[in-house]
Amino acid sequence: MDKQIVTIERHIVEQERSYPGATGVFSNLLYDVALAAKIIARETTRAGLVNVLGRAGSVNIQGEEQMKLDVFANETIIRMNSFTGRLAVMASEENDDIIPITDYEPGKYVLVFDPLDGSSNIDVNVSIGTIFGIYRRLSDAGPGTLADCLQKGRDLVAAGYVIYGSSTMMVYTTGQGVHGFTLDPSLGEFLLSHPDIRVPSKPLYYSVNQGNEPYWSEGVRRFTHWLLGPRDGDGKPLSGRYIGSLVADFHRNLLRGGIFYYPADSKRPSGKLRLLYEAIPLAFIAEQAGGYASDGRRNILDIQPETLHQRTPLFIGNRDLVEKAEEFIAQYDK
Ligand code: P6P
Repeated sequence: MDKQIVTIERHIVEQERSYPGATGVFSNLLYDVALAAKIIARETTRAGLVNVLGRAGSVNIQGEEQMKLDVFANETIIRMNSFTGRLAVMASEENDDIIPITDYEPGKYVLVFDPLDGSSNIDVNVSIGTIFGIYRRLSDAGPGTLADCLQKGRDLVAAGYVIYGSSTMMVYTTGQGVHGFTLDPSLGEFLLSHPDIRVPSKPLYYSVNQGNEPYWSEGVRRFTHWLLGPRDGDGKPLSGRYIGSLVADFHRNLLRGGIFYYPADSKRPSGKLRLLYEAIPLAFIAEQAGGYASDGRRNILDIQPETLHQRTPLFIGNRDLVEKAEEFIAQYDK
């Protein structure tokens, strides 16, 4: 495929062929997400020109003032998926409760998503992103339930993100590797640009907000000190790169190798990032690309979500670096 022009739609069909019993519903769901991403991308590139900057005058469940663009992104994804018959229920970072499909025949899939992560960066033109995960519903019929949304990452059937940066890229996995597509705005098509992404074995970067160091545990402080040293003779020192936009930091480390971590600290005992629609989908992608994601003690994909918006500490990237963080935490943070 690497010499051909492959659109994301064609790639999804190719992936579907690996599932003999596939009915096309799952593929169409992925198309819908890609289309929503194109619509959001168009607004993000116009953000400076159209009145989508600034405050929407509302506050989400996180207590964060909603930027107009994240309200737009949220509504775009919800409208795109509410009348297709593919979903039973959705859960969004921007909505307090689940969004069950009630005005249309409910389908067999579940979509959890953060419509626009890092939206506080919109007004300073820093890359932002959409993160999503797709599950099969657990309930038998009718509108989906909270339990349909609260599933372990091990049970994901797909996960992906869109990064709205110098170019717009969509990266997704259905459990058959990780594949990246770059949007050609002149065509309105996501074209395969990064087939079979694998985390490079030699990491280049570490990404953490060191402004929080006074609040870190002993284990996290010692891990960071180790990270900035010779690392058991593993190679040259890592460079610090921290954008403050999860998707952007994750994407760079996925392509170049490295670790991103937002640990628990004395201010945030459960960490800052969200388990269901941030950590879990990215953990699935990281593992599919040969990496690993942990909350500092266990695999993110093995954590049973208890509530929609629960937070988790997150260490994600090269497996050896994440496992070293777990070792320091196990040794020093009883
Ligand atoms: P801090 C953005 O607000 C976000 O949710 C993630 O995208 C990002 O990784 C993190 O918070 C940055 O948090 O505390 O370092 O500004």
